[in-house]
Amino acid sequence: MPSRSDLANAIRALSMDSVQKAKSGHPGAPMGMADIAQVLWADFLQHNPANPDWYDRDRFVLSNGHGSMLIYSLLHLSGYDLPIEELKNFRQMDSKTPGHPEYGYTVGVETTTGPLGQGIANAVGMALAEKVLAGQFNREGHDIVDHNTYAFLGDGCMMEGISHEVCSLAGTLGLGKLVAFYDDNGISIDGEVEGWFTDDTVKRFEAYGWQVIPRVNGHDPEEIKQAIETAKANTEQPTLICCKTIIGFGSPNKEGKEDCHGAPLGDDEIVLTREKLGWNHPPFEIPADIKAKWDAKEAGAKAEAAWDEKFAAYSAAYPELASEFVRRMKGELPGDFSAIADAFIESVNAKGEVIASRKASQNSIEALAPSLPELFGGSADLAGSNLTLWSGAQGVSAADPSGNYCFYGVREFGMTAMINGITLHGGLKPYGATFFIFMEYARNALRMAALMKQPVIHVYTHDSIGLGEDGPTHQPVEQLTAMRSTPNLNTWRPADAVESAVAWVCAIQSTQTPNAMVFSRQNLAHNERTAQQIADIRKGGYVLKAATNPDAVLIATGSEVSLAVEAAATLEAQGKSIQVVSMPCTDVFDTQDQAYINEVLPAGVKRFAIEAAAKDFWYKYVGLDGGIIGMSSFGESAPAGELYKHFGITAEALVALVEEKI
Ligand SMILES: Cc1ncc(C[n+]2csc(CCOP(=O)(O)OP(=O)(O)O)c2C)c(N)n1
Ligand SMILES: [Mg+2]
Repeated sequence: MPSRSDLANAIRALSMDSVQKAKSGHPGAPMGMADIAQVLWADFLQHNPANPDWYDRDRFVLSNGHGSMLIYSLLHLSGYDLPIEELKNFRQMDSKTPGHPEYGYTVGVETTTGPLGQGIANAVGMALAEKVLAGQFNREGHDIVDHNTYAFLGDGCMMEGISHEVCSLAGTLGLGKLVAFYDDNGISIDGEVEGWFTDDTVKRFEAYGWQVIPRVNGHDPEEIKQAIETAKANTEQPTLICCKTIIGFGSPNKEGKEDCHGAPLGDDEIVLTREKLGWNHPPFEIPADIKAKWDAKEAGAKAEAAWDEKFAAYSAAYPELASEFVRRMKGELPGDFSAIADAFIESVNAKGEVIASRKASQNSIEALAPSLPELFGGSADLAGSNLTLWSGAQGVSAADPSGNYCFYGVREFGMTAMINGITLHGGLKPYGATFFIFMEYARNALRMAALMKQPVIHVYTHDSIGLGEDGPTHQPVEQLTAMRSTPNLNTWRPADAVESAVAWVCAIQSTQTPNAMVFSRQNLAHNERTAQQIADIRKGGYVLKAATNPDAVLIATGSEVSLAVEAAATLEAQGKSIQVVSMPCTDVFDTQDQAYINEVLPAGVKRFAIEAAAKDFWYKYVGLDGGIIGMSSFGESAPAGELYKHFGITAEALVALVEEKI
């Protein structure tokens, strides 16, 4: 009968051998956290290896993602579709065991981790999603949403500022089913953390309102088990279990030292480690009795079957709620959504309002949200500026989590990474918001959404110098370029209320791509369009004003579309033929077929772009013989109208540039 330490040693052996074979990787954390993982996965984690998507499974997040061999070992050993060959292929091209846990590459990996601190933020988002869905769907005697979120995190995650943002909020929101394990091994890459990390972590988390279990021996299964039981018993507060561990546990010459953090132990040290651990099996061979003890397939099938029964009873009692729950967990939109969306876009067009696009965004939410109960809003303390609240918005709190809006506080990065976690959890369609400039604070989490193909939605208002007096600290310049060069991210900068409505609909209908919508603070003119032009907005770029045999094509986005229209009128009065293109989303436009692109941007005709943002991005459309009106410096503090003149972002300047070049 294998002991707990035999089971933990299986993780240690797989981890050190895979890293050695790959000649790259991080054996220290998996070897140090093996005992904790063994207790959690064997005694507590509710999951079904045969169905990694079971809705009510516990979520497990390895926030210290460099320790990826820990999660790969766990998934392999417990019976997920991750054969031993994949572990032998660690970090190789096309393997299911890339260097860090990657969502979509490996079954059972709930989120991509590696950028330290974001995993715990994802976990907070998942725990919030669980709590909100439980609030929305559970009924007396029917707890169909009832699972824990477990996260492992190390010193690195603790040092990262984002852990403060999200753990603070997790305390306030009383996320009682979140259990985090701190791998307190005293080591990070540069050595003993004493020189750079001396926080009193226990006091820190107590101050957040967490239950903290201090000084747990991370190599004592009984202590770990007790701690998890205490954590689970407290459903009002999230729990941090502080585990004292030894990095690289079992390696006689390297354990407890930074040497084993991110490099193979070496063949000789591996021999010594096998001896010390009493692990006498060749690399990648797990004795049958140990394998059998790890296997979670039968227990998992039972756990899921028990939930199926619960869900059947719920379905009988609340058939509509039950089918709504399934629809939402599948990520399907309501059947009538596209009809509602089309009617809304038509009504916006009919009204032809001259309003700020941020206001148009709020109108879109107001119109679409009632038929989309999964929409879960929020803003990082700028609700009144971002205009993200709507008449049916109801904040979530520790006491009442059944609402549909999170007041994230001033936590842009935390919010964005939480939204990734909420989306990965399923059942909710979150949008977040802040000033466009502070997307910078959140940028890596937005990148992670793109990398993980998560269709999150972000509302970024105050899009340019057009915000005026707040000045250069608040005026975005280079942000559009950064976002447009991020793969698999759609960045929208709508020109008026109609384009704003279409952007919102596209964002909601997206399934694999995050959508960021950049909205103005100031009013924008309405543009008249045919039905075909309205339909073409969703192609990302379209001809707003067509011209036969054009002398020039003017391309613009957002607030500058009206400047392009004005410039075109002046040039036409001089007898020139001018086509105007509105390009709200270059990312989507670039995916259109060549015939369409040629129609919008006819070959051989000089092109000119105007945008109140960094210029250089536009060279890819205008080439070297066209021209660009844009920004090449930071902004200034002044009324918006003056700023446009000061920076030369005017119809007159565009006219002059076209006259000079054609
Ligand atoms: C945001 C971020 N910064 C830096 C790194 C590079 N990095 C990877 S692991 C690590 C040290 C982490 O220390 P700790 O969490 O204590 O891990 P341990 O050495 O204990 O396994 C660093 C700096 C990273 N992955 N993410
Ligand atoms: Mg450490």
